[in-house]
Amino acid sequence: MPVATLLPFTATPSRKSASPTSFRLTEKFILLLVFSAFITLCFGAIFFLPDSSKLLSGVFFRSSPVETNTRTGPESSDSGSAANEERNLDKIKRDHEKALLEAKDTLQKAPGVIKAEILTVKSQLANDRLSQGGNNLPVINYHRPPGATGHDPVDPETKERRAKIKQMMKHAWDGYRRYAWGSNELRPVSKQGHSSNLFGSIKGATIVDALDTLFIMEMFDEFDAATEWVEKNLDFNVNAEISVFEVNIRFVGGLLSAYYLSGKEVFRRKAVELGEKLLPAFKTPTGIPWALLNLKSGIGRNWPWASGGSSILAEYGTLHLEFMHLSVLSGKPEFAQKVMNIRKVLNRLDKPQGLYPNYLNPNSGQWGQHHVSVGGLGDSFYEYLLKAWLMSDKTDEEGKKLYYDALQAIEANLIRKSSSGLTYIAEWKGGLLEHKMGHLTCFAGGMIALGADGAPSDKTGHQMELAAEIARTCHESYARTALKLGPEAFRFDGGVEAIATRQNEKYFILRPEVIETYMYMWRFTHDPKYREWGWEAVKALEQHCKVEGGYSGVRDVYASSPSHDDVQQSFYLAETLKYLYLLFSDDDHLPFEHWVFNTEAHPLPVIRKDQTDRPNEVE
Ligand code: DMJ
Repeated sequence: MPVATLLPFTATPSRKSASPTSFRLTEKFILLLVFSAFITLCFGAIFFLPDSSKLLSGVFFRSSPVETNTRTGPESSDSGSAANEERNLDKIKRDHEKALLEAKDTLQKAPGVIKAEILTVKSQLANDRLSQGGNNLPVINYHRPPGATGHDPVDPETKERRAKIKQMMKHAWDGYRRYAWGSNELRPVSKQGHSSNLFGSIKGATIVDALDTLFIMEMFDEFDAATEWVEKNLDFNVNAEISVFEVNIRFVGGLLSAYYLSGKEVFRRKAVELGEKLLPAFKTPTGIPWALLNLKSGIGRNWPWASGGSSILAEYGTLHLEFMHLSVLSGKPEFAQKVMNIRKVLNRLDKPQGLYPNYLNPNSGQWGQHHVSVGGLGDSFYEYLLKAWLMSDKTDEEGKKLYYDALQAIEANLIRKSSSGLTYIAEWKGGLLEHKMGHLTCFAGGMIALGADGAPSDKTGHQMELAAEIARTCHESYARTALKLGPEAFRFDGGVEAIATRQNEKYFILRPEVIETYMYMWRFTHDPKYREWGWEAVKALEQHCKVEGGYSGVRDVYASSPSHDDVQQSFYLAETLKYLYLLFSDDDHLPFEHWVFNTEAHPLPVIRKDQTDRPNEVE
């Protein structure tokens, strides 16, 4: 329809003389005038005509709370309802005027100012949300499980040794604080920060890994400084690829322990936030997670070197403890479901000789190369089967069965004795044994000791003996070196026993596994030799790894003097020093009935079937 027919009052300009442009502008102006008049009329009708109130209350606001109140109250009457409606109208009018003023005000501001204001409001909202628990977390009635801190041992020598280990922690921490604060790790020789690509651009691995050690050693000033750093700086909103396993065991595990020890909400919030960021790793056809994940895009992939694009047993199999706790603390079953699904996939597969190959393709759900190891690539998968059962207050019967069945297969196929009688755990490559044992594999002594008690009664004694033999072999791997520190891997072939023969296996990077086994063996046997062996390691660490800036790994444990690798690994503070401290502590410090250590030595409480000993959601 032509505009002219709609606008009866349009002046009739000389169409011939006026240009088409000026004519359209005039028309637009008139259209605007008429439209404004129409709007004014409408507002007038709504706010000022007496009958319009019926329209408002009866149609537009039928479901408003105001109207509901006026209609349902037992005392409502016609006159009361009229007065209420009057009040409602006043309020609407005031709100309307306020909104107009605010809009006018906003339009006068520069776009930059408006943007800044929006950002401020947004971040205020985010902060409010976080201070109310964040991530919509349930309110939890926190109470600390027993044994979070210990006490001085009665025996003076043990007391002194324990105090010495605390000093070592102080030296490692102070160096990090002074030279590498906020970086992932410290380079103690060159006195600067160090970052490994395992954490992408997430920062502060040492801080998060060390939190619980600081707490259990009662280094509360340091703990507070670390907490403040976490509050202000720990940021998972990074566009970077991380190792799901490493971030889980060190960051999620570290945050969970810090929460359970201290009760500080910030740790729960951060742990759940990070856990949620890891969930996209499970988006594979089988639900077996990727090894690597970009935290921003949520895109995952596997290590390029892993057999046929496979995920790694020790990586996807070492999420269980942390994810079960994430479900407890967040009230979200999703975390637990993800890790229980991993079990389901594994249960469907045939196991060669009852063994679990290190490689599994997340797309096809089929094994990759048939390589089996209780060291690198396999280790903590077995540990988490046992600990899943223990952490569930021994209700996870499936975890228990899987662990003891796996151990039986390991014993039958991988465990051997050297000609001089040293028991070792070899590696299995498609049925052929490689007679090599990794430093990593030495954790198995502690694991087997921890599980011995739950084994069928006729096997308990045997398993304790096996654990003791592994501890002895691992001690030998230290004792047979010049520096009295253990090599990365040692062999039982070519005429050697418990000695590294390849140059690239002679390094020591402050790993904890041998000391971890001493700690478990001490707790279960109280045989003083385990404390002595631990003390030997302390002396070697002090002599060869301690430098002015902290502690460093060494390149060759057989060399007469150390060549430092200039890295203080975060697990040195999380695990090595913690296990040493516990080795010289009484058994009621982090007692095993109440706590289970994740594979990075972060203590997690047993989830009680009767709900005691765990934070309860407030009804
Ligand atoms: C730690 O990060 C964990 O113990 C992991 O399970 C294996 N390797 C290191 C320490 O050696």
